[in-house]
Amino acid sequence: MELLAEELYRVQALKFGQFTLKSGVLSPVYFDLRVIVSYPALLNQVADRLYQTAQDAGVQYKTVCGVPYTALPLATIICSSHLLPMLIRRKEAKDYGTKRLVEGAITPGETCLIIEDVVTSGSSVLETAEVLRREGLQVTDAIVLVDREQGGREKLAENGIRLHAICTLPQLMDVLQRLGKVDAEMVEKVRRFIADNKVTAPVQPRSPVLSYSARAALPDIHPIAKRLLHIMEKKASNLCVSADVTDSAELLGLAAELGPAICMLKTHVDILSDFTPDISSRLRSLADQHDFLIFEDRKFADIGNTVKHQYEGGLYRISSWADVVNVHAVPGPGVVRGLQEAGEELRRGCLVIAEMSSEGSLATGEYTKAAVKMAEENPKFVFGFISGGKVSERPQCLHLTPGVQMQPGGDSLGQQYQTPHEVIANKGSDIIIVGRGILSSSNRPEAAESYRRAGWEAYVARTRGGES
Ligand code: S5P
Repeated sequence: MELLAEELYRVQALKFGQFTLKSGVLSPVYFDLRVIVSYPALLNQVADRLYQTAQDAGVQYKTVCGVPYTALPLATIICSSHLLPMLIRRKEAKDYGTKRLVEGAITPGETCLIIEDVVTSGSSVLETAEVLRREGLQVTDAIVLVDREQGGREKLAENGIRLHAICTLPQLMDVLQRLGKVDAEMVEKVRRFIADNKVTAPVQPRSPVLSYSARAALPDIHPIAKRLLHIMEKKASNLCVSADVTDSAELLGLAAELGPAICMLKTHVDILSDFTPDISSRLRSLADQHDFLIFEDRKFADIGNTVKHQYEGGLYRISSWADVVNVHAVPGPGVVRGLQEAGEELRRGCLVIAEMSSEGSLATGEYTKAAVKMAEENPKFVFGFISGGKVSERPQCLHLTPGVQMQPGGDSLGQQYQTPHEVIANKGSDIIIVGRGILSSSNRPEAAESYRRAGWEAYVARTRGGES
């Protein structure tokens, strides 16, 4: 520890004086770990200590990601020395450009360890963790060189991340005082600075975890969301089956067979090879009989005037039988307004696609934020999202997540799967949408029942605060 502290002081990775921090606060101490790339022996030593800290704490992980940029070379050395796969978080990627936000081979469900140089409020570690989590990775631990003890540990813990530090700022000060590098006055100044500058309030307070029935009773809840939440609570089901079949008889058979286990049936009516209007009225009767909603996954994406025709008219007359439809945000709010003109008086509801489960999706970052805004600004018709997890803090909004199977993985055409527990308990979504996970089973009712149970157990764990 002494050797490391002395070296950091010698290369001026740690300075004393008066420094204005990013926040505008004047600090008597300043870390600039970027310089250590010019001192390879020190760089290796820090990397080695970081790795050892993870080993000593018994942290389990499959991949490593350094918070850009200072921790990138440290993560590289750790991964290279111990033959561990690394991931790189891109900081500069255009939010909805074609560049990926994380480079490297991602296996959803795997745990990624975060490496960072200095933690103050914890927000930079959290930002990286959120990006990794959006990719389906688990983040449970972060290893840092210095914990400034200004509230970062607590904030990370609130977000399910354990912080392990090689040393804290007070420990570093003690060592430097023993070595005669700083005097008692400076040690006291830093101590006072830490005490006066704790980041106590979390930057983004988490909204309380409300039960489905409590949300159904909220003021301003959309009538469709209210009905759906009641059905979910009554049937103990947050399962939506994606009935991606091409034969109408099979579709109706599925609705009858799986109806009791689901809160919603999702259709792609345009893949049926033998659609007749009679099919939609029979589907409607089955929905009423078994108490589930029908969601036609039409993904409208044109100007308002056109989508209104597509919704009301054509062969399928979707608005006459589907409780719920969805839109892409790409045309702007006119797409919602067009559908709303036809759907509101029928008491229908709409979901905005804020994120997609497919690899390389462009619906990320600023696009997702704009989609959330579009939904929140149209609460009379829009009641929620298609997304990989919770994207809005409004408890009136429901989150529906496709790309769900019992095992994480994907298909050969870019679909990516997360588990029911990950989606509901960890990512805060409300409903799992499952297609082939159930459809390809030889016993569909049994498979549906196991997804219903897994989704519900994850919800119960979440409301009990049992996030993992
Ligand atoms: O991002 C998305 C959005 C949707 S609605 N990813 C998706 O997979 N979906 C739909 O969910 C997709 O069209 C399909 O109907 C279903 C997923 O099916 P599975 O067989 O992969 O579970």
